[in-house]
Amino acid sequence: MRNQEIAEVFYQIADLLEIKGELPFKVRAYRRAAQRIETLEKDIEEIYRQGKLKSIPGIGESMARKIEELIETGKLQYLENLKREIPEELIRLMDIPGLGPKKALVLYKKLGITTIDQLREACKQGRLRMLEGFGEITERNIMRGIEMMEESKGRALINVAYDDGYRIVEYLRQNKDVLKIEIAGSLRRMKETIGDIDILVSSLNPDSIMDMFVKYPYVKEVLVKGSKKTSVILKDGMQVDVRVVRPESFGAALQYFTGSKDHNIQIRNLAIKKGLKINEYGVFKKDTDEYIAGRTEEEVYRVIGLQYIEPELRENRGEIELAQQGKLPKIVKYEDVKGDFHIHSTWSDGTSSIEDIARKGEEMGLKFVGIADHSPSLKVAHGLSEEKVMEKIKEIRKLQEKFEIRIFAGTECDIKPDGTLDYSNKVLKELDFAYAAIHSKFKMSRKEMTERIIKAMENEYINMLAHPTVRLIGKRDPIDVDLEKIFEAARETGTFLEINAFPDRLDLNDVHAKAAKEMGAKMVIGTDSHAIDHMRFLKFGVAMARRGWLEKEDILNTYDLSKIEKMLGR
Ligand code: DGT
Ligand code: CA
Ligand code: CA
Repeated sequence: MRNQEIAEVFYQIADLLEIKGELPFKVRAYRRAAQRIETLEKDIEEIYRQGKLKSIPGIGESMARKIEELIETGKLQYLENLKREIPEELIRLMDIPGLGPKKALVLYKKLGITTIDQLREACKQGRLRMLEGFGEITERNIMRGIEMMEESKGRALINVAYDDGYRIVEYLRQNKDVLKIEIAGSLRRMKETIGDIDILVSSLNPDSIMDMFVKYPYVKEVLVKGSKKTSVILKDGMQVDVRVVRPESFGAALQYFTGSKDHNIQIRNLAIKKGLKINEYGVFKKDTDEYIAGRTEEEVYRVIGLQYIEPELRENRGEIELAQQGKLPKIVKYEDVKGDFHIHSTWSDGTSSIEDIARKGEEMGLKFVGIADHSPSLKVAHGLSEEKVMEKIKEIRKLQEKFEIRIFAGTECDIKPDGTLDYSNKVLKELDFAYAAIHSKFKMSRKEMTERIIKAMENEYINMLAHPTVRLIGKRDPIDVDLEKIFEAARETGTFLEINAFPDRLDLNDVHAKAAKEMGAKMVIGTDSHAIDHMRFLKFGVAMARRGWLEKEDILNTYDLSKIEKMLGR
């Protein structure tokens, strides 16, 4: 069983326990464990086989035994029993953002609602607002939750698709008949969510590739199997299309199947104007059908008169015009980003020690890590008091002596509803850097919210604004805020806007990052890691930056340490 599947089971247990009215700490324990398992870097089966399940923070004896049962039998009796106590339909209702177990139970008991359609109807008729503890706003939120769930249906977060996709690439690569293999589609473009995974193989023996692909152990169902294209559904529900082409077509097919569709339409039109024809087999002269290119993507772009366009730029947002003039931006490279500013440690709600974070950073080849724990008003996340912050700084200074990698002592300081900060300047000044962040009162008016955030940005010790729109993909809409004003304030105050790399945030996203750059703002990338296993998400932040046309100079993380220190202004 994969990490994701086991995590799902634990999330379900948490929801069901909550409905049953179990103690909150027990519910929370399952939810935390699920989060940890979901984002573990290692395969949980491997950890199990090494007898090390209990070394995962938050996993004790009883959870370890449940994981064992799941791995060994594919089922869990405990969950089956819980499900027998609670109606099946309720379990699905609970997944709606803004609803949750407690409210789902009320809807079931008071209105007899068991399906999403019934729920939508009841919202429209305004029947929810009559219930105790609901009201009009809740009703509207639930309505929006239903929409959000339907919008995100069938699309996966990028980290899930990324891990699935690259595992299959590694698996197929063992086949001697594979000449070349690449991820294509939205995953190659590193879009924020992924519909299905596209993989392209160059080979002279397609059947050998496809035979091996359908035998991949994680395949649940084969949709179609042919020698050109084979599609399967994985056990986590993800669809994967593998296509095999001949070597002389590989570049053309990679270009074609990378997309985006809008980008390709423009490319095709351009080719026609040049008297050429382009398809997944190659580029041909229109009148004679003579093959002129197709082995590599570079030659495909070259023969139609374009600079090579990086996959992350292929969204038809003006990249083709610039490529014609040879004026594409030199977008930041993955290896240009030398560190991560947004890491939570055991001091607040992280599960890794600062020492482990530093060691992991060194393993990843980073030049610095920034420890950004929460401030006191975020009680659920064990925000640090001012005294604790001073202790934490001391620990970091002491640890620094043991490490080559630079450890920056920072914070993710809450912005209170009135725009004041959770820490005094006296404390902020002692830190190496400070993020400001919104974690409460998401529903203020646009004007108030904008003023609230700008006020925080104006503080001389605030260097960065964390996850500026506060959205959670598929779960929470962005706050209502005037981003143009925020970008302007960022430029004026020298505040770096975060591209939060955590897969369900990706905030700022590509479109926002591009607009922010155009307005003269600079950006910073942070993973929002709550465990060292999350630090690998850094690449998704860089991906958003690349999709937002950002260059090296636009991103604080790419500067050398002395320049970073200067920018942090302590
Ligand atoms: P997704 O899977 O929804 O996240 O997005 P994509 O971009 O991976 O879309 P997908 O899997 O339907 O197709 C992969 C690529 O193949 C797509 O980006 C462009 C290319 N493609 C698919 N259908 C067409 C088409 O009808 N015309 C053109 N020009 N290209 C297509
Ligand atoms: Ca796709
Ligand atoms: Ca596809």
